[in-house]
Amino acid sequence: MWRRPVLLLTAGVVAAASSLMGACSSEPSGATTAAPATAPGVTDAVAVSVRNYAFDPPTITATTGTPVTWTVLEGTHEMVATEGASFDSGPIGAGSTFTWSPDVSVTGKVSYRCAIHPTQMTGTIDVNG
Ligand SMILES: [Cu+2]
Repeated sequence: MWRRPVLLLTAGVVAAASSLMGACSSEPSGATTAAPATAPGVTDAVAVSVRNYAFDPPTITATTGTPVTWTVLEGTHEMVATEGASFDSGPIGAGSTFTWSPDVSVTGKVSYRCAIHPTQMTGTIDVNG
């Protein structure tokens, strides 16, 4: 039973510290530095060109929620995931795009290929959760 007052005292100290931190963050806005629009390390949208029977670049890195867009520059192709995720662009021709964003269920290596030219066109997406 003698432990209870100690625990209450500890909780009181934590609450007081939180109040002090809250006071510090409520300074006039002119005294603070503006936060950058994009957090460091966050990757913007990723673009892949589809031409000459290849994905350019063949290996990309994406973050959860980051859209990956394939732009077909020539021919007709179909991007289909074969490992680590599930997507299928369907056949799309020159001038068309396909966009896919990894959700929280997708982490690690995602392999994909062109369903129309499966032996020639393969790609990899490294997804950082
Ligand atoms: Cu193809």
